[in-house]
Amino acid sequence: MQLFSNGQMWRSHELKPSYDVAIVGAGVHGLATAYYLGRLFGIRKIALLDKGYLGYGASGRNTAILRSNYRTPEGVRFYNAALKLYEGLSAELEWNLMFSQCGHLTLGHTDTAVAGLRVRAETNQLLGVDSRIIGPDEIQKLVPHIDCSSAPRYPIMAALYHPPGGIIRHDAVVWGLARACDRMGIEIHTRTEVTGFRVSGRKVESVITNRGEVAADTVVNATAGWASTICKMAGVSMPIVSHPLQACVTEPLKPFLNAVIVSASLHVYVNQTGRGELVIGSEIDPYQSYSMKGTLPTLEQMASSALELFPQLHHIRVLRQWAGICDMTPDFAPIIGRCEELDNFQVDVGWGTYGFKAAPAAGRYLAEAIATGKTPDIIAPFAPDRFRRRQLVGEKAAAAVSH
Ligand code: PYC
Repeated sequence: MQLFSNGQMWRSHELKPSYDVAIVGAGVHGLATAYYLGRLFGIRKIALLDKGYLGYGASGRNTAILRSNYRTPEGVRFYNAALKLYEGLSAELEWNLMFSQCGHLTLGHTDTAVAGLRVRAETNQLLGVDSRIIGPDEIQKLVPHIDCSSAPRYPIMAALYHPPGGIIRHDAVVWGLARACDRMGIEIHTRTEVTGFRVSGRKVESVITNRGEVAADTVVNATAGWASTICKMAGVSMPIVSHPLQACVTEPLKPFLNAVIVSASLHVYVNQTGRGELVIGSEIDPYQSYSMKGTLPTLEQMASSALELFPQLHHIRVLRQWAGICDMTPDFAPIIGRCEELDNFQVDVGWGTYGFKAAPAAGRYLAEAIATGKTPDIIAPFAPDRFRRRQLVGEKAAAAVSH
C-alpha cells in the first residue's frame, strides 16, 4: 500500500482557481460521483471539498448494511443497481472492501407487518431481486441463536429473507474510492469548509470556502446532515429535516450471527462484524438536531430490543456509541439531480437512513447526468422537482427502522 507524505493514500493539494466540477462533500456519495465521472466519462478536473476528514460524516457512521429489498419498483431497481456495483467494487478498486453477502432478514412480528413484507417480497421478485418470506423454522436454521419462541413481547412470525444483502467495511469503501480518485488526478480537499456560493442569474459561478474561492462549471451538493444548509447557501430550499441516528458496538464475541437482522417493530437492527463485535442500531431520534452524541435512553432502547431477540447476550458490554445525522425527506426517498432553480447545481441528498448502500448507483448515474446533460431513467423518479409535481416515491415502509 502506497502512502503519501501526509500519511494517507491520496495527496493534498493547493486549491486551484477553477474546476470542471466542484463537489461539496467528500463522503461516499461525493467520492463515488467523482470516481465515475473520471472513470466512465473522462472528467477529472474535479475538486472534492469537505469540511472534515474522510469518513468523518455519515460515510463512517452508518451500520454498513447493503440490501436492495425495497418497497417501490423505483427503489428496488435503484438499490439493486447499487448492490450490483458494490459486488464488483473490490475487484475494480483493487482494494478488499470485505463485502460479506451473509443475507438480510427483516422480521415480522404482527399480521400487518408480515402483510407489508409480502408486498415487498412480490415487488422484489418481479424485479429479479432474491427476496422471499420465510417462517420461524427457516429463520431458526439461518440464525440458530435468535429467540423464535413465543416468550418475547413480540414473537417472530415470519421474515423477509434477502440472501444477497449483507455488510461491507464502510471505511474501506471510502478509502478505496479516494485512492482511485487520487490516481485519476481528482483532488480531495479535506478541512475545506464551504461557506457560500457566488450565484449569478441561474448559475452558481463559484464556491466560497475557508481556503479561498473556486469557480466550477458544475457544482454538486453531495453532503449528508447539512444538505439543506448547503442548498440554502445557493438559494435553494429542500424539503429535508435532519435527525440523529444512533448505533453502538459491543465487545467482540466468537462468531455466532451470520446474517443482518432488522426488526422495525422493535426499532433495532443487529449484525456481527468480522472482528466479532455486534453492531446494534436504533431508529432515528424523535427530535431534529445536529448533535452527534449518543444518549442513554437510546442506548437502553437498543440494548433492550436486542435482548428481546438474543436474551443470552445480557452480560455483553458495549464499547462505543455514536450518532450520525440523517436528512429525512417527506417520502423517505432521496433527492438526486439538477435543481430547478439553477442550471449547474446538482444534488445527491436526502439520504435518510439508507444513503451508504446507495452510493455507487447514485454516483454512477449522477455522473452520467452531469457528463451528458440527460437524466438517466433510473434516477429520474428521485428528481428534486417531484415534490412540486406531487410525484412522491413512498419508500417509508422499506426504510428499515427510520420511523
Ligand atoms: O435501511 O437497511 C437500512 C438501514 C439499516 C440501518 C439504518 N438503515
